[in-house]
Amino acid sequence: MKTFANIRALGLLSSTLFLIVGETRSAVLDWDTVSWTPNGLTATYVDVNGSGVDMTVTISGDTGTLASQLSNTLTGGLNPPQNSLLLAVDWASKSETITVTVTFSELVNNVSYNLFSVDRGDNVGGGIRTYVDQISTLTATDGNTTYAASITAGAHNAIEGTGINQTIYGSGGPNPPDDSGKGNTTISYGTNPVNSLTFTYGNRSDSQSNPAAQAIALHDINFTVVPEVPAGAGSAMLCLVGILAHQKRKKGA
Ligand SMILES: [Ca+2]
Ligand SMILES: [Ca+2]
Ligand SMILES: [Ca+2]
Ligand SMILES: [Ca+2]
Repeated sequence: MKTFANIRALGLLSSTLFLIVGETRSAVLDWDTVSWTPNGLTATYVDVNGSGVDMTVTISGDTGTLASQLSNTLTGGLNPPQNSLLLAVDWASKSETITVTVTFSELVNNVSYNLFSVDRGDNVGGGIRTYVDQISTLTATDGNTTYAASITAGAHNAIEGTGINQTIYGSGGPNPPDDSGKGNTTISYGTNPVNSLTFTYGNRSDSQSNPAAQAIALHDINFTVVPEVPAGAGSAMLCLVGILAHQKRKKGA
C-alpha cells in the first residue's frame, strides 16, 4: 500500500511537472508562407507558424538604394529554391550600412537563420574589390543581456573579431554565382532566451570606395517557443511535494 500510494503521488507530481515544464515547440518564419511589401522597411507577422509568437522585421540605416523583396534569386544552393528576404543595395560609399532587427513578442530560444551570398566582387587591383559584403553587430538580447552569435562560415566568407564584435565578410574567389551555397553563413544563439536579434550589412574596408551593386538574402528564421509557467503551478507542485512528504512520514519510519 505504502509503495502504491507513493507511486501514485509520484505520478501526480510528474504530471504536474510536465504541465509546469510544458512542451517546447519549434517554429519557423518561413518566407515561402508570408508576404513582404516590395521595397518595404518593416512587416509584422502574427502567430508565426502557429507558435503564438509574433515577429516584426525592420530595416533601418542607409536604405535609399535598398531594394527589399521576397525572392528566390539567391538560392543559397537550395534546390528547389526557396524564398528569402533579398536585400539588394548600391551604396555610393563603403561606410553606408543597413541594420536588420527582428523582434519577438516573447522570449524564444534556439534562434538560428542563414544568410545567403555573403561574398565579394572582383579584384580591381591591389586587393581592392568591387564590393565586399560584411555583416557586423551580430547580436541578440533578452532586453538586459546582449548575446554574441555563433557563426558558421561558408566556403566564400570568413569570420574576424570575437564576441559581440565578430564580423563575417566575403572572402576567396571568384565571386560565386547566385545559385551557389558558397556564400552561406549560419547564425545561431543556442539556448539563450532572446526577444530581439540584429545584424548590420555593409562593406569591409577592402571594398572600393564606391561599392558596386551588391546583395545578401535572409533565409527562414528558426526558433523554439520557451514554455511559460502557468500561474499557480508552482504552488500546486509545492502542495504535491508536501503530500508526498506527509505520506512518507505517516507510512514510513
Ligand atoms: Ca522556406
Ligand atoms: Ca555604388
Ligand atoms: Ca553577395
Ligand atoms: Ca555572388
